[in-house]
Amino acid sequence: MCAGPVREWVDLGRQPVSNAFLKPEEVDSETFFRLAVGICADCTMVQQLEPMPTDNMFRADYPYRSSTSAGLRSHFEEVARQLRDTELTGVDDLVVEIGSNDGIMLHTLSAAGVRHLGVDPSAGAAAAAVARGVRVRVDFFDERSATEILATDGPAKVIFSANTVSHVADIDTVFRGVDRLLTPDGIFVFEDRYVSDIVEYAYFDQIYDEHFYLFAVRSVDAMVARLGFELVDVERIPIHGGSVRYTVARPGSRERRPSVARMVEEEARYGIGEHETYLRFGRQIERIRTDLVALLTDLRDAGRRVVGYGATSKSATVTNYCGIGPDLVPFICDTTPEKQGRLSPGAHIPVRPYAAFSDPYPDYALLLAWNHAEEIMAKERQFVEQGGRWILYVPHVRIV
Ligand code: DWN
Ligand code: SAH
Repeated sequence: MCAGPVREWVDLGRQPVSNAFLKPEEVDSETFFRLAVGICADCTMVQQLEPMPTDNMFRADYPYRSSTSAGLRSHFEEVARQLRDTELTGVDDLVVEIGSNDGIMLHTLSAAGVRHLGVDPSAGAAAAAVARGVRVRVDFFDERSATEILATDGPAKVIFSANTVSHVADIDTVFRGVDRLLTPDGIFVFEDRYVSDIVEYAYFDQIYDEHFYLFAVRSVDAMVARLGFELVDVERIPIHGGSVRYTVARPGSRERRPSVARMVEEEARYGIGEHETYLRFGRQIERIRTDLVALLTDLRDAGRRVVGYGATSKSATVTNYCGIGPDLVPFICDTTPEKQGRLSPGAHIPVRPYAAFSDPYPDYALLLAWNHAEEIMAKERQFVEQGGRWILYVPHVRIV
């Protein structure tokens, strides 16, 4: 958390742990918290006001598996190839990944014989990575673990992280760890969702317990400078509805690319970091809630079958903010075995195996994994061909 005063932006109400899919006997012992984000008046960093303790979230049974999406698999294979070709060129160079999950990125580097280590506290996901030949330390990345890794493995030429740095409220310890571990000319590359896209497209469901920070280039620039590093490059990438890849180095060790100043200027023009920009967002998401509940209620009353597609973390925010339960969406289908047979957090919608989707096809599918829309819609052509329709809810509610 940064030291400046944080002004509240949006309150999404009482929310559960987004990846705590429940066994039926667990429904009465759920943990809830107030999900609200605000903006730091000093550095413009968007952040939660009341963080959920991390050990409630990233436990041995954390069910998310990155490799369930073909789009993500090919994205991270490309990331691995790029890192190998441009940075990991020495025979003994070490790459460390923070939040390596099921090895979606590192397995390519492991297969290429690159010295590597994944760090991830979620033992189940780590076991999946190990099964693919990836070396993993089941741990949180912080100053303590980084110091130990330095002692056992030596310094890292590249530290990589995707969709994880924003998850750590105590960001200072992550950067102190990077400071310990990184070679003098090494780089720390991380990817994360872009707050500008979240605001522009009303992706309110990208706000949930795990996403403690929502990054803008300006706020990351200020953050890394405060922590003794320099932001040297930024690149927009089309992952999860819009993300940015940040490249961070020790001050003066790398040339600062013009992309950084360019994106900071774009953000200023768009009003990122200004409170007024965020007020629009609040009105937009209230409209989404009203429209989505009205649509699902009408469909139910007309006897139509609606099924949820993709038991995402994001869907915890949507269902709980909108008050959508099994009466409106009787079940969600998902390919992740760890989520199947469980109830969705807070809303208690049953999660069924993927096969339930076509047995028989519903009339409508609420696309909760909208960030994988292209991949899913291509895969599910038959659903549409036999008369099925998709319901999308960001940036506004519509049937396609
Ligand atoms: O930042 C985070 C990202 C990387 O992953 C984490 N905080 C948690 C997680 O967020 P998410 O759960 O919103 O991620 P996804 O990738 O949108 O989840 C997709 C879900 O949909 C998975 O449970 C798998 C499922 N799925 C499916 O059933 N059929 C996905 C695809 C592509 C499919 O065809
Ligand atoms: N990098 C993957 C996984 C993102 S999900 C991807 O982009 O798809 C976030 C992951 O970060 C989870 O596997 C979680 O267990 C891990 N994580 C959370 N806090 C962490 C920390 N402090 N250090 C290392 N990993 C962490």
